[in-house]
Amino acid sequence: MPFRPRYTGLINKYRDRLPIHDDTRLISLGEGNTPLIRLSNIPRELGKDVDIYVKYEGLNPTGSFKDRGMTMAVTKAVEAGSKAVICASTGNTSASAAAYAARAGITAFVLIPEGKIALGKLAQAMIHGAVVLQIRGNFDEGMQLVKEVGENTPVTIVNSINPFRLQGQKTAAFEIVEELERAPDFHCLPVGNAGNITAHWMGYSEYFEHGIVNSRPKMLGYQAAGSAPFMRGAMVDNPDTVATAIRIGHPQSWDKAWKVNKESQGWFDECTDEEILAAQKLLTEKEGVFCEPASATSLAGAMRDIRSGKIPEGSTIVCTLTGHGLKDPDTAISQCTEGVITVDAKLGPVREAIVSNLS
Ligand code: AN7
Repeated sequence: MPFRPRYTGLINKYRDRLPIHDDTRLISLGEGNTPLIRLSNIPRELGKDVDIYVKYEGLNPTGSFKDRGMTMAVTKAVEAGSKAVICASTGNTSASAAAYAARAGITAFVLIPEGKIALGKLAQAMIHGAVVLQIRGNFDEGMQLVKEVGENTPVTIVNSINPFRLQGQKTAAFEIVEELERAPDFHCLPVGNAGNITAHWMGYSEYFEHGIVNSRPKMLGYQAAGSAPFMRGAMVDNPDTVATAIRIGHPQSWDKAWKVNKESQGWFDECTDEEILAAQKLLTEKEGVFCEPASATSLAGAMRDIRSGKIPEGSTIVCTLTGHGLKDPDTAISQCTEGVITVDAKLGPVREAIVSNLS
């Protein structure tokens, strides 16, 4: 047969490495199997001999890495007989929970910070039929409320404190290893609640312990400067950043992420909003890859550490691009100083506009 079997999502692919039974009903949208794109123009511009790959998690079904964890969390919630899921979210978790709950035929309750989630994410939660509770407060306050409500209400929490989330998300590390046929030297991620950096380390460690790879990467976690509790060494009460996805001051996986940091001999660092937006734009203009601002934090941090030599030449580096650029059209448009050219619907002005812009 010239055909390969149809790809049916990460639980099916990795079912031997996930807490799943043969007869479990899978709630899947075909998540995972995202492209690992080798950058060509940016390394050349950096003038350094490094191999940089971006793992484009924005190409998951709802446009972010959250789908990897959500397929597991909702599958397990349904298996346990749950009729509703709940999460607090800076946007992507709510979009993903809403979609997978719709697929499962159960209810999703999502708590989002009023005015601080990107437009695309809000649209997703609403159109999938989630019950959207906009709170006058930030993500951290929403998370606290979800934990309290979850104690005595028949709803399953699907934030990354749900251990099945991290189980699903660890599969991103499996995919990277399989494509590179080795582990990278450095793996760079944006850090909010620090669930994803923890999950990736779990995945690399599992393959390492089973002898599939003989090394593990140093895990580099980059935060937005206004929301950088790992840099402050303490929780931040009023986090702020243009990268609303990681506007988180009380990370839920605090201890786990410090353990990753120590075990992998990696580091945390912070990027300013300007650096984050510049990296997002560079990636779109020089490589044709459009990610959301928070996602570009991984590349912004990596570029700085490559330039300084902290990441040495000869290294293989993977940056996770956690979410799609289309999630946040407002921030994208506000970065485009050139704007658009408006002309009459006539050949003359159209040709003139083209000729004057030919380089
Ligand atoms: C694009 O959706 O926490 O460090 O509520 O959406 O695992 O929290 C989002 C997090 C990075 C940080 N990039 O990941 C939510 C939420 C994007 C994100 C992160 C998020 P973690």
